[in-house]
Amino acid sequence: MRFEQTFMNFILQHQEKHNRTYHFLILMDALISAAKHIQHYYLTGMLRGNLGLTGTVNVQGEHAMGIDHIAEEISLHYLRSSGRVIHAVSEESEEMILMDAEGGRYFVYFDPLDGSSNVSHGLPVGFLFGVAKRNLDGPEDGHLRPGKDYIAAGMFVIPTGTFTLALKESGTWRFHIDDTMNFVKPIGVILPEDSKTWEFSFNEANRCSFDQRVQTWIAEEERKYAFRYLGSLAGDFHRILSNGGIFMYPAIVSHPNPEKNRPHGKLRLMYEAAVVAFMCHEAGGDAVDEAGIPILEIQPKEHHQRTALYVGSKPLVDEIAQILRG
Ligand code: AHM
Ligand code: MG
Repeated sequence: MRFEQTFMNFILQHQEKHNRTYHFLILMDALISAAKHIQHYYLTGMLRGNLGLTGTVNVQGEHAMGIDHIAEEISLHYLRSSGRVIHAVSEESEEMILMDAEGGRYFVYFDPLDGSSNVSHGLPVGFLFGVAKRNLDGPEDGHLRPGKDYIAAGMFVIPTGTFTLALKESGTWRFHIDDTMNFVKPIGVILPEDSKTWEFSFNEANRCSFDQRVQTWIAEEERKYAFRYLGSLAGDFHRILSNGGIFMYPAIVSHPNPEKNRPHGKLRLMYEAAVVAFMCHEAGGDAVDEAGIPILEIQPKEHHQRTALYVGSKPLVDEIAQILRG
């Protein structure tokens, strides 16, 4: 029989090698338990046809919870019971969620179910998270951390059962779920340098509303690469990490209906853009916003702040960043 290294064994060895505490293991165990629980709910809900839509009312007249809210409830349960989280920011909660100021050590920024338009099709969604650590040497004011201060960031692609985790200055790793629901077989992820597999990924329907410089750059570059777009950041970014290229969600600046403009982009900085930027950086890539500023450098002013995002292979991100800065 062939047995693969489990995630827990991998992370334990990593912590020991770097002389770290066991607290991060407890946090990771909580995140993995949440992801498995959400995955199970997604798969069984798919079969029972009760994934639910936010705002709908079931036959008993009760409000059915959408799977995004269920995913949040599951995540909050495990994060809270880990006893290691000071506060969390979730896409699904308007307010920041205070957990355990006393025993807490980490700040967790997460989106428990990103890309929910894929749910009714049974297609991939993502559970994205970034982790920062409290100041252990002195007082802690709990300020929102920029991506460069994350110690880890990861994403579970649900229901395909892949888990990608980046650890600060230690690389990006991918795991697959096995028959026993363990994540196993760590594989180091490095963006391929050879451009023959590179892909472009963005919502083509928005193209004519991008900044003119972005439109021109896309028109010059796109024929060199394959084009893929699923509409779920976790799924689209998963491909970019494997194949290289660029995922973009540029600012929308000239929509025919001005109400549909998104001058600050669509994606959320803390639990979407900075999470994939961190993973990409550890895999040898980069990420910038609409001003060409590295995503990891942006100090969040507000926990649900939005940003435009260009993330992927360094040569492509460098090119568009130069144009955006110019
Ligand atoms: P959500 O947080 O409301 O699910 O939106 C985020 C999703 C991302 O997963 C995806 O990259 C993007 O929105 C797709 O947006 P669009 O449908 O505009 O292309
Ligand atoms: Mg989201």
